[in-house]
Amino acid sequence: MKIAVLGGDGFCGWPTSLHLSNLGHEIHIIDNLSRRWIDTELGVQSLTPMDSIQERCRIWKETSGEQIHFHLIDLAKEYYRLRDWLSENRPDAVIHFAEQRAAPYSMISDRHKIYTVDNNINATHNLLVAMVETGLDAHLVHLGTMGVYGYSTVGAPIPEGYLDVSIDTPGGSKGMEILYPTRPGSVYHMTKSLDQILFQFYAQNDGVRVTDLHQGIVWGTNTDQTKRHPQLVNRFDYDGDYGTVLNRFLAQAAIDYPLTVHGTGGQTRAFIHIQDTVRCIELALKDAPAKGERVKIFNQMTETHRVRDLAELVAKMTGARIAYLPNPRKEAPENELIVKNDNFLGLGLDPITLQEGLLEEVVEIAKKFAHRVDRKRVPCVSAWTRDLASRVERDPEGKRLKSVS
Ligand code: NAD
Ligand code: USQ
Repeated sequence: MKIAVLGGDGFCGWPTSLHLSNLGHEIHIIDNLSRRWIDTELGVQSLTPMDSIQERCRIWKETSGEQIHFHLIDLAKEYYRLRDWLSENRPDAVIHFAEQRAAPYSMISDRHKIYTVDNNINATHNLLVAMVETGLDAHLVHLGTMGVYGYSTVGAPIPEGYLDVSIDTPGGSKGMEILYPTRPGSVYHMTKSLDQILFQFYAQNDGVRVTDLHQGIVWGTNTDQTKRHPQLVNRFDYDGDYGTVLNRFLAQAAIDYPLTVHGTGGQTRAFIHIQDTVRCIELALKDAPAKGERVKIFNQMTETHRVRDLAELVAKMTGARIAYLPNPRKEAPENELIVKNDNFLGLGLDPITLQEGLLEEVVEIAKKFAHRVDRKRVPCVSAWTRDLASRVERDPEGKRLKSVS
């Protein structure tokens, strides 16, 4: 297949591009490299030394013999270039990773809120309009988030996207299927909730074939392909805005920094290893919806864990100390989470779960590149409200905190 990977320079997009190229697909990465600019804005860099995207593609060609093409296009701002590219290249599938994906970054200031909404909603909407305008019947696979469901304890498993409800009408009770009600916990998660409505509309109005993958928190860094050459290494975010919780704990343990648990660490979240992310996308591509079918929604996660349990696991494994910190986020202090993921299991996913070996592999990588860590960039500084900001004053090592943006 000819596949466009939008956001293919990112943490999930790069290993997905390699995985699909390795399977013999023709891969075209489209990216505006905004994530690299955000690193510059925040004064931080990936823990692992990433080469330019052109250099990464050159090394992949040398290592595998396969070509990955790169196109510098901003989905949100360059509608006509995107439309013309799709019209000329007519990919069979489009994988859409290209959004601002950090909840803390989306909450730093009014500017960051506005940027996140402008970027994410315009990127998704421009793509849908361009597909309709060019008559492109490609399978659109979008990376959504488990966070659209929210994290209040419901006491029942979260279904895959849709909920059967009954509505009282004068003629009696009527059954109906609706999108599971969204309850986003940040401006970033809100954009993913809005994306769902865009997909629903264009599937119903124009027959666009969409699969929306509600992904949990991705952990790990290596995949079978990124391991093949040091310069194919994946991005690794450890900082307070982009680093996600488990990878942060593993990196913190590696540099002898206290594990930064928010509040009591009672938040339960869904997780998936990066190797399973790339495998799930391969599986989703093989299971495209038919024209006119409703949007397919899969929960892309393999297990759930409570944040403090993860901290205790990493502390036991590495001897790290745990710091319980004021939570900068507005979120339930404790929640239960049960999630259905029957779709991917049915398609043959054999989940990778938290194994000591894989956790240790991440710690080893973090130790190898520990000299690249700026300790000042480790704490989470972005607070959801002014009240919460007033409580987030000092980092776990006792130093005063300040935002860089
Ligand atoms: P990332 O920030 O590493 O990668 C996103 C890529 O998209 C970057 O290379 C960036 O430059 C590009 N991009 C952003 N806006 C763009 C635009 N307007 N035009 C062109 N390119 C643009 O993020 P990631 O961790 O790889 O996440 C990829 C997707 O998966 C995101 O949509 C995210 O919401 C979703 N997701 C990620 C996780 C996770 O834990 N990393 C979990 C669930 C869902
Ligand atoms: N947390 C800590 N300490 C930290 C960092 C985080 O206790 O140092 C807590 C947070 O308060 C939160 C939980 O860990 O309760 C998860 O935070 P996170 O930053 O790992 O994940 P999140 O903000 O939800 O976002 C990440 C990705 C996002 C994706 C989402 C999937 O950045 O792109 O959509 O995971 S999900 O969480 O399932 O919605």
